[in-house]
Amino acid sequence: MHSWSAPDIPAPSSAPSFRPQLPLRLYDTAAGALTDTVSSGTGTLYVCGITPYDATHIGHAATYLTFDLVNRYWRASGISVRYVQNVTDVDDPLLERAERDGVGWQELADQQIELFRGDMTALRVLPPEHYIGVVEEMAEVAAAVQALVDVGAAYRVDDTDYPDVYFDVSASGRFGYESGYDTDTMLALSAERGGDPGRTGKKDPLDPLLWRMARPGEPSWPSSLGQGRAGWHIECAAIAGKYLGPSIDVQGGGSDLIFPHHECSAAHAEVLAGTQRFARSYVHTGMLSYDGEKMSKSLGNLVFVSKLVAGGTDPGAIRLALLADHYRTDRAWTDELLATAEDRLQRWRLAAARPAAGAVEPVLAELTTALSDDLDTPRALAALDRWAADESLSGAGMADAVDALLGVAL
Ligand code: 5CA
Ligand code: ZN
Repeated sequence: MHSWSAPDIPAPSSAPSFRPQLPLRLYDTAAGALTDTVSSGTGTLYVCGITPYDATHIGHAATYLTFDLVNRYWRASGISVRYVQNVTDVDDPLLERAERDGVGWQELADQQIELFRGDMTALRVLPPEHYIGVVEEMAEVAAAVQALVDVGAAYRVDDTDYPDVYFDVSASGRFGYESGYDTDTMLALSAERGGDPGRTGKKDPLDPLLWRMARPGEPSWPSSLGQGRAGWHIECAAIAGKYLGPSIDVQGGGSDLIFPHHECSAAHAEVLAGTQRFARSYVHTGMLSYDGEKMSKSLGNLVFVSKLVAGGTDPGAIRLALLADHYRTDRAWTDELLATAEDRLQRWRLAAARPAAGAVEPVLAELTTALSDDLDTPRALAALDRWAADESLSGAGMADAVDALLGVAL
């Protein structure tokens, strides 16, 4: 499906140069440590996209903004970035919500995807090269399931009505390495996040669904496995595999995807490709809350990018508010955060209009060094605050650097 329009990105060759000198280091959940990402050539990035059943809010935006900084840092370093994002445009939560609200599931998905595109465009998030809905890729996903069956890594449950196909986690040989969680934690999270550890007939309660045979009233697609639809984790393994190959540099998403989603999609991809490791880095963002709770429609504590922008908020201020704290911390969205960001944006804009004077190379070096260190945006913003406050420093070229690396237009 089409993604959204791309903002311009200033080239790092402009003077003063903001080309990073260090490789980007990111915290890899599997290693439990900071690890260097690619430093030249091509960088491959797969970020798990939305399930378009609920209004996309500023928490989702915060997650995509984090990976936009990865994309921007790599590009400024001269790396050619291949970026893919999926849309889970058919899944249980979407079907349940459409049924409850009396709307068609496709209509609901289309509305929510359009809202998301609008938010991403307003925030100047670089679009993925491929933006892929699972519905349009269903044949490929089914072929991946069939391949897992063929190598003996998948099986059907003994259920005459619905002999659904499951992945055998023991086929991975290292299931659990991505999250590092113990079995009890994995069981609890599986039950909480769309798994079915209690389903009878599974070899292991943690075995995830690969192909759900058609139920009356549910959408389904033909395949060699029978009429049905794909499970959640195989979708990302198949889409990433098709568009980026069997191993990628970074798989990204929020911390609620650490398990089961990224654990299972990694296991699927590794068994399919016969490789040891799907992503070199599994990178996870903290959750955004509002009014003391994780944002959710049922709690009614949602903040929308579209509403803020329609109300006259500068998207650059929204970006700065989201970048004020480190991406890995669970954090709260507050009105004060936005007010501080608006003030900061104003100060930076005035500074960027200053005539050329004192050299800004040390400021740019501090900015890129901070970003190289697991996207340390609080430190990056502090460096720019010091530049803005120092009247002796030039404004020339700073707008390009801030735009290219942080996506904020001054
Ligand atoms: N479609 C799947 C991934 S394949 C999915 O998780 N969709 S989602 O719509 O539920 O979430 C989209 C992304 O936003 C995920 O990376 C999720 O971790 C992230 N996310 C959801 N809520 C928040 C929040 N409150 N703060 C930060 N990120 C969030
Ligand atoms: Zn995913």
